[in-house]
Amino acid sequence: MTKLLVVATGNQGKLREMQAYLVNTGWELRLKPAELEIEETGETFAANACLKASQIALATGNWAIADDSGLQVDALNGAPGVYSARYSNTDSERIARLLRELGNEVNRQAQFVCVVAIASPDGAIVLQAEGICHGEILHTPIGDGGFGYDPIFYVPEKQLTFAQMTPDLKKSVSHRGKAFAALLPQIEKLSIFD
Ligand code: ITT
Repeated sequence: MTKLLVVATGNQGKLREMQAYLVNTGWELRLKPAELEIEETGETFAANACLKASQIALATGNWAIADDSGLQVDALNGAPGVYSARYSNTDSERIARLLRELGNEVNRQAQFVCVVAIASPDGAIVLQAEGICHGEILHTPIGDGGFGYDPIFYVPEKQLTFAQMTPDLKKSVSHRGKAFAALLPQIEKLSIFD
């Protein structure tokens, strides 16, 4: 019985983390073909994660896993939220725009949200999990690790930005780490491993 799982992302930073989190699960991971791009028409992280997992499973005929995630900034009424990737063209431009929009706002509270979904080859969603990480938006980027908005996302509990954390530390506190921690025990119960 096949244990092939297509990772439905075009984001290299996410891919690195997802691969690390799925190590030792028994799945053989394969990256989705670059030309397969799914339009994120959903209004929620869950809707978009399910859409990506389901469409990539159907298109490839394999099991597929997708992650939809983003940053919600309280003082911006939850923006950029599901539009985090579409906020600008590059990671540094997205960070610059966010800092510009937030300006000298005193309320810097924000949260990263991640929903992970797994679809079977017929496109049905069989598993879903969510993780949230609360933090604060800094005035200037700090740290070289991670990806995306990591250098401006500060976690008070650890006194570090995501970009200053080791991969293991980020896994233990991050939205994606928490979503996978909730998902992995469920994966083991999937009938594909019977
Ligand atoms: P796929 O849909 O192909 O997976 P994407 O980059 O378009 O890739 P999303 O639509 O889920 O992914 O957008 C997520 C955005 O939030 C994107 O700009 C990411 O860089 C950012 N993001 C998500 N998780 C992050 C993390 O752990 N650290 C920093 N930024 C993150």
